[in-house]
Amino acid sequence: MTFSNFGKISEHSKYLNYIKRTKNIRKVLLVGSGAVGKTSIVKVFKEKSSLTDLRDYELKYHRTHFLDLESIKIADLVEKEVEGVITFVDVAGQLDLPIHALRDITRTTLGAVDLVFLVFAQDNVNSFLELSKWVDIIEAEKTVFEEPSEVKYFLIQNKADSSGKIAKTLIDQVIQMKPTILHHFVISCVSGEGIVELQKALVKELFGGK
Ligand SMILES: Nc1nc2c(ncn2[C@@H]2O[C@H](COP(=O)(O)OP(=O)(O)OP(=O)(O)O)[C@@H](O)[C@H]2O)c(=O)[nH]1
Ligand SMILES: [Mg+2]
Repeated sequence: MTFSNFGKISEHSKYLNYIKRTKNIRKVLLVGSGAVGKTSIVKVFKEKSSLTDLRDYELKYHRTHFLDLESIKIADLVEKEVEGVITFVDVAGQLDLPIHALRDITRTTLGAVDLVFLVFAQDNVNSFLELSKWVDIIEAEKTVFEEPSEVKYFLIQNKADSSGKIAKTLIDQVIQMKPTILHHFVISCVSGEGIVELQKALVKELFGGK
């Protein structure tokens, strides 16, 4: 690529970013180990119902093989007359797959991302420890894209209904070390606990006071 081409691409991406802002389009990437509930979070948002309230088969685990994209209107997330859409990019939890969306189609997963959900499951301490791997990949790749210069995160502790426990001091230490983690949520896709709070904070973060 020549430098003059690079300038044009940069202008183009500025223009796309302008469209994104004026049309209220935002992008959220969900990462975390397999079976922590990334796809379930998007499903619960989309269906406006906890997994328990959905039919039985919704509780079955169908792992995401590569990537799922889901766009949800803001009005479906919070009771506000705000026009706009959030596109959720939900990737496979297995980073060691020969093909992984975060590595192989980085632009699609990370380009113009507004917020990252770091998801772990309360009954799986490894899923908490493995979050650093995801952050490392994201931080290594982010410079490829012009915006945002700093990736912001929501830390999401799913499966609050389970009996598993992870020491709060450990979680607090990680939050202190990483100021770009804006919030920590304790949620359950099964019971619906914490989902409304997460949705409200999400819309507030992405659309401000609107
Ligand atoms: N107990 C409990 N189970 C949950 C909760 N959320 C999701 N699950 C279950 O956990 C399993 C995995 O959920 P998924 O949403 O598919 O997990 P994922 O993170 O998308 O997994 P991959 O696609 O493999 O990366 C499913 O059987 C869900 O029904 C929760 O809050 N509590
Ligand atoms: Mg999934």
